[in-house]
Amino acid sequence: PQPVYLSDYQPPAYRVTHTELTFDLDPAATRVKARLLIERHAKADANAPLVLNGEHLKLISLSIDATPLNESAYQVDAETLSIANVPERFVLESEVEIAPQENTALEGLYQSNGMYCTQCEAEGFRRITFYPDRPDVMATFKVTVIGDQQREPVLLANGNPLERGELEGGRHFVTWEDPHPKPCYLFALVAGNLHSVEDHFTTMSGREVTLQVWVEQENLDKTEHAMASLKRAMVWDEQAYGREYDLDLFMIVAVNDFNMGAMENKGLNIFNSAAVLTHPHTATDAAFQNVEGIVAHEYFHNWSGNRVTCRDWFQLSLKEGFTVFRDQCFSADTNSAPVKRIQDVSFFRTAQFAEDAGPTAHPIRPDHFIEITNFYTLTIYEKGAEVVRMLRNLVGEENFRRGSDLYFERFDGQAVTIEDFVGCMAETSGEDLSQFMRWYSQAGTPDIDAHGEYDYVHGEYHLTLRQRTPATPGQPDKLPLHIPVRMGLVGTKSGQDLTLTLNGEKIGKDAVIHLRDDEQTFVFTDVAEAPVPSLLREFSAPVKLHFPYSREDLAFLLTHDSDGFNRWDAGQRLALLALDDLIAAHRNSVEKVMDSRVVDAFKTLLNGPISDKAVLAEMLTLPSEAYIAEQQPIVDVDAIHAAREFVRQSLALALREEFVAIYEANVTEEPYAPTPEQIAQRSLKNVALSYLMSIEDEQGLALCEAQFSADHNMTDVRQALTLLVHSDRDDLASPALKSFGEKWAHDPLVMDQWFTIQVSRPQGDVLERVKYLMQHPAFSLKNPNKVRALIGAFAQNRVNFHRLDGQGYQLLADVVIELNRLNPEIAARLITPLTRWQRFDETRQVLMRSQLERIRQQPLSPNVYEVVEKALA
Ligand code: HT7
Ligand code: ZN
Repeated sequence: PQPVYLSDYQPPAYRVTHTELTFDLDPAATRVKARLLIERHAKADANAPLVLNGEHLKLISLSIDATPLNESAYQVDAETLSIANVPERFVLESEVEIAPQENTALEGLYQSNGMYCTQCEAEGFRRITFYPDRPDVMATFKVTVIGDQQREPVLLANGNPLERGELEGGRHFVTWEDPHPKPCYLFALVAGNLHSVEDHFTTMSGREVTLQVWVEQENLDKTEHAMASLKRAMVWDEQAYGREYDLDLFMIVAVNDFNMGAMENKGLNIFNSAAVLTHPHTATDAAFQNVEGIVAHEYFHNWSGNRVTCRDWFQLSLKEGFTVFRDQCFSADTNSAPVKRIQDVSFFRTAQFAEDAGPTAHPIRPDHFIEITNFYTLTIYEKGAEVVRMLRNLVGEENFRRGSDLYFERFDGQAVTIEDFVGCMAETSGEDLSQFMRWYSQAGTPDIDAHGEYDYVHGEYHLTLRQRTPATPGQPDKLPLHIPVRMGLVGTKSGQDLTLTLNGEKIGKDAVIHLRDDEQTFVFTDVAEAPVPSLLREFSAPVKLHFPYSREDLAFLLTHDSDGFNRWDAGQRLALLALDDLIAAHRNSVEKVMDSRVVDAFKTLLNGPISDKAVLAEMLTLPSEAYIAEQQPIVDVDAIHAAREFVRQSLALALREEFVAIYEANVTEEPYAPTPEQIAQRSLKNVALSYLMSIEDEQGLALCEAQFSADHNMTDVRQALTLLVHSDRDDLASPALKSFGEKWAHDPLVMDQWFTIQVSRPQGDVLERVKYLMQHPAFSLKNPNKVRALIGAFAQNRVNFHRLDGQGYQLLADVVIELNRLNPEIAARLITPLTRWQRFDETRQVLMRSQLERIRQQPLSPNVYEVVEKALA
């Protein structure tokens, strides 16, 4: 497979102004008729052939302006249909046949649980009909769907319904019209035996919109939260961005087989059922929050993505980075803002930093790709969002809003670039953002080495920041970035933020300094007392900050920093220092000794006034094994696990009474609600329970069993079951697992949780369990959720996946090889843990590489080929 390069971009020679489609649905032989109004671009060569994309299509007929084309008039290969000598303006009609029931890749038109649905982003539309499948071709669409009245009573497509009627042979049709020109990746069709809940929304200008959530009948009781989230998102987008919905109808559909979380098709969002269905008894708090975030994300795309779309797929972060930023702000405003930031950053620093440091590292705007679906990554989404956040902080909130208003107004109905977006921000703020643009083209996470000195004599604090971005594949040399560092100086005597004076100017107690050079020293004057610097507040830039904090400094910041995020981060850094010592002790077989400063810090937290339970729960949570591994030059999975367990147990032993008290104070009989208050209470209670269960004493076990049996809500039940299964008390775990599995055998989303809990267990022979569960009737390799819940979760199991006989790696490679045939997109994503082989010891490196080599020997899809080649380069 050949890569596509950003530098080769050419505008399309032909555009489609209007598209009419008719689908006659059949599992094995769906007929798709297309009628396209096509115009040659004014600047295009008059002799330019018309080249349409098309894959896995059986061509039945083709005509131009109602004249059938004979076979010599066009050429078809596996990927394109080319027609030479076409007029300047014409109507192209085609008919093709496709087989949705054989489509296991879940791109294009496919069947899920007997219902038809589509996934066209990024390049799935070419599996439906011959078309210029690129986002800069935007057309209005009129779509007729014909189906069986019994099997497919509901026939949906984008826009508003125009007409419906009955046909011969028990068939019926519905015609839909979408007046907004759109690229074909936003096309959608759904047909099946679905049921809906309906609600209404009045937009800020007084327009009435009907809202529908379509699901299978048994899931009707799981739609309330998605609908409420949608309405909150609609209000928020009006208030925060002045964006109003623009059709009479907005539909959400839940499907079981879906490669990602959801898809923002115009007016007809299609969701992975895991990203929409919730019920207190089946979904955890995290799932409720996830649904709220994804519903909002897809809704926000209506403007950031649909009304204003991407010129080409290299600009993917234009819509995804901006929309993730928008959904993060929405969730922060709707729930606990500090906790949202802590959770986002903690995930980001674990997973995106690892991506940036590995062989698949790429810039937010890549300059080439083989398979675009491999680029729906944490870098494009999450780092893209961090860059938008930095932009907002650089230009200020007001200019940012004026910039986004300008962007939506100026580019409405167009397909544009990242320069167009940043250009609006530069225009409304007057800022020079040219150096900032490097964030989009340079891969890798910048390291910032910081050090500070207090000059007692002159009352000055000298802060030196040095930036360096490591080489990444294809980018050996990096230029300095424009990095906003939000900071304060916390006086060690007063415990207060000191006023910052820089270059003779008072800049406040909390300010942003701009690092632009490789190295810069900032001299703060009038510093009356020795400070501890609080740097990168709220994670103001996606960088790795290294400052030689002593443990005393960290304990001080943990209690005195005015920035909640940095208070949390100080706790994490303090724990990491202790963990470093314990990892070394484990490796050297030296007796482990717990750092009393960590115990004291936790004691202070547990005994102090509790202003925010959700934040406290985060502060009491140790860095994950994956994050600890990120800090190590070579990952020692066993030492990391042993060290972290030791810290957990030491804290539990030292602070047992406090944890019991916290637990008891936060048990409630109130009916479940996913409110910030209740969620905070449950997380704090469940963190306490996990400490108590780390020592498995009678009281902890009794509380855990009681929580499981009380069966109050899925958050509590899942936590209790996880703690039991991950304990050494098989006598308690087995019956609990069994009863849970039997009770929820009918519910695929709960069974996914059941799989994940079992294969994330750190002890025991989990590999055997994975093999056994792969034969379970509830498992299927064809369902991406099952693959993620069982195989994906096992590959995150640090101890068991990385077992020294290499069998964990072998199992993953076996699954990748099989999935490569069935669903290349999911296969390519699943390889990720193997691509990180450089991070492990020599023995594991050899084992991981040998599995990658084995995959490489197979006939591979472009998706898997691209990832494996990079991993072995
Ligand atoms: N924009 C959507 C992307 C998406 C996708 C991409 C490739 C293959 C399958 C897919 N399903 C959805 C999702 C989003 O970011 O909102
Ligand atoms: Zn998105």
